[in-house]
Amino acid sequence: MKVLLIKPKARLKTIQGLHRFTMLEPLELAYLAAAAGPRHAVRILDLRLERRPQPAMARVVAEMQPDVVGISAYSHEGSTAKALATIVRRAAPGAFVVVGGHHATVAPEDLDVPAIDAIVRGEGCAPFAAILAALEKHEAVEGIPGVLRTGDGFDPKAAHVWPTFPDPATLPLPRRDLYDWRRYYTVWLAENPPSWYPLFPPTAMVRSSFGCTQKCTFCVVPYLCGGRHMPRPVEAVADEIAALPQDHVYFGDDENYLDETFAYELADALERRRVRKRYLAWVRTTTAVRSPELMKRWAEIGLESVYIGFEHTTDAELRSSRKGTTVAVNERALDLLKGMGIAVHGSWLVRPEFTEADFDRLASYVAALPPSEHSFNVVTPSQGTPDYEAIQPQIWVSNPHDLHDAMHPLTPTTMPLRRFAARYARLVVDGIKRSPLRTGNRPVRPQDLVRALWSERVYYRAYRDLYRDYPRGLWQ
Ligand code: B12
Repeated sequence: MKVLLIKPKARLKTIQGLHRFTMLEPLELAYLAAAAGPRHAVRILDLRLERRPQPAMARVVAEMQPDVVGISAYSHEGSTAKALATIVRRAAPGAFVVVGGHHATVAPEDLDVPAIDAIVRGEGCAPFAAILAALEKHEAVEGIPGVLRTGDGFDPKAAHVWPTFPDPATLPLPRRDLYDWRRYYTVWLAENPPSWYPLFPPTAMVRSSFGCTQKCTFCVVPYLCGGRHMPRPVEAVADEIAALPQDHVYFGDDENYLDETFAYELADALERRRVRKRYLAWVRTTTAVRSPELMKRWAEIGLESVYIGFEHTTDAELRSSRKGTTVAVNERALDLLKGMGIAVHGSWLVRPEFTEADFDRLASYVAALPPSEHSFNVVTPSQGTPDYEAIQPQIWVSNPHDLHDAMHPLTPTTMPLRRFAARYARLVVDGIKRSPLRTGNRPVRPQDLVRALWSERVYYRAYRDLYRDYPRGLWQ
């Protein structure tokens, strides 16, 4: 069969702005392509790379006339995925259209529309392979675990049972040969990079594990992983990394270092293979403080930067979101990591209730930290969590999925929205400026400098203007 896998281009300017700094491989589609197996002709279409995504997709669909179309979507892309499915239906009426990804997992009822035939919740490899096998034999896809039919076949009860993540050892190796790896990058943070070092190197994304043992009340991951951290087999991850053409690797795990044995074994396996790459990972401050030796080991084999969800500047706030850390632990972790030469990107939360004084407080706290890069999200509990249920009655927009990018407040802001956005934009840009790449005065390639400054400007404007994504009546 001919199978077309599509990654949508986000509609929100905030996400388009984010993509100027970080545009990672469509790894989910590479996994699905691998799951499809060699018997099918699979094509990956990444619409993020297209200036005019809808006409580009319509052209490919009309030419290819696929038998099966798979579309991936985060929640903020839910409406876009439905619009794309409608175009596919028109251009290739015989194609079976499946939508999967995080939106399908947390809000499948939103995708129950005539242009979509099936919805896949949770890890998609096994269900997608089973769908292809059934379609090939002209059998029904009903009853495949993780798969919901739309229309009369939609099962609202099944839509509310969390999918279970499979044994990670059963996952195939992603098919990265179906796209041009040189087109994917992230702005690379490092504490002491050599002069003229590229700011936006081609970057691979690798999933070495899935899940997290923490129970932060705003996060959906504990529900998706049953509170477990599940590493893939060490040798498989090491082989995958060793085969990558890129020198830079972004770990797309929830948290890499929760299982110390796995993390040490992976470091050893990479060293045995003489793999010398540069790594970026998301790490909890509690992990860094508990296991400094592990961090040091990873720094030795190439860990250059870590992303950390510091979230709040007070213990009371950290307690209320059950983050399981304190301000003192956060600060210790930052010092410790910097002391090892690992650059830190801190991620912080802004609440819709923020006043001018709250913005001032967060801005001055971050400005006083040792050089480190920072980004800021608006508290946006994931659909399906108790925190999301709690905010439901206050949600002030008719389709919250469209604005679910953790940058748009879903509940009323205390400050006028336009002013909130202006303060938020300033915070974001000042956070980028604290990067050690900026404060270190090392020479940067001119083309990278122009690109970085232009991206920063676009990013700033996206945040400043985010109030325009709301009905006019809410702008004040
Ligand atoms: C790595 C990661 C990122 C990376 C980018 C990843 C990428 N591919 O570009 C970065 C750090 C840049 C990022 C950014 C953001 N992220 Co993020 N991210 C993750 C993380 C940790 C892993 C996602 C991942 O890529 N996994 C590896 C791939 C292989 O797995 P997968 O995407 O789950 O895909 C599998 C299944 O979902 C399914 N599937 C997926 N698509 C399809 C399609 C079909 C047809 C089928 C059948 C199956 C299927 O099968 C896939 C195969 O394995 C998840 C948390 C998690 N544990 O899932 C959050 C997560 C996905 N992110 C989230 C959010 C909110 C964001 C941001 C909006 C945050 C922000 N303000 O910066 C942005 C938006 C980025 C964007 N492109 O829109 C939320 C999504 C919530 C939602 N309901 O949409 C999550 C779940 C985190 C959370 N705790 O809530 N993210």
